[in-house]
Amino acid sequence: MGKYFRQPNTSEIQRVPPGQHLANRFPVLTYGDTPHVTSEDWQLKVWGLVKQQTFGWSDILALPQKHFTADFHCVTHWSKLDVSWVGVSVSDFMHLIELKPGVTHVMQHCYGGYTTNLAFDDFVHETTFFAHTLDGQSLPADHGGPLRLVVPHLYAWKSGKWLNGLEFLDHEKLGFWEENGYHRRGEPWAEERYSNR
Ligand SMILES: Nc1nc2c(c(=O)[nH]1)N[C@H]1C(S)=C(S)[C@@H](COP(=O)(O)O)O[C@H]1N2
Ligand SMILES: [Mo]
Repeated sequence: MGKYFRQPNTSEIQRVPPGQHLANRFPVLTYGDTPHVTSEDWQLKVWGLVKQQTFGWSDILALPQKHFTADFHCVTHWSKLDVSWVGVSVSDFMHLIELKPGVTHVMQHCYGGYTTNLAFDDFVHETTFFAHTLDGQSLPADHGGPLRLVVPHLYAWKSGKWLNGLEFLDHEKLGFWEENGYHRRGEPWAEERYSNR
């Protein structure tokens, strides 16, 4: 399949969702320009149905730092198995915030203006995490550094790079790609690629 993509071998095949090929490297997929934000300048705001707060880099580093190995599935038909990250689990992060009753959805807001929506259950899913390190190196800017969300159980457009805000909602709002025809949830095993609205 050429230099960039390959077929899964027999031990990998059951981990590759339908319609996906394996990428040899870790491609970069960004709509628009890459924002350059230093960890000193980086902020994460939470608003909506939550006590409004702004977190900085030291708040993230004060949480338990964990290693995550996760498969990554882009809707444009490439997957990367066993990507190695370090960061903070959403369940640990949740101790920092005070939700108000009635939250059903979360909108990710990114530096540069990208947005993507999640159901609250997908945000607090036990495998969802914030990443600041990729393959033992500070997360490169093109992969979303200083900090991104990673939602391994959904297509990768749900993993916001350069995360800057989380808006807690009592209804579903659609993010950038979801407004432009992508599926509202994006579950790769069900091939939830495009919206049937
Ligand atoms: N802020 C932001 N986050 C984003 C994107 C983007 O364009 N902007 N692209 C999404 C898409 S479509 C994919 S496949 C992954 C790609 O992540 P990577 O560039 O680290 O491979 O990031 C997602 N998160
Ligand atoms: Mo993607």
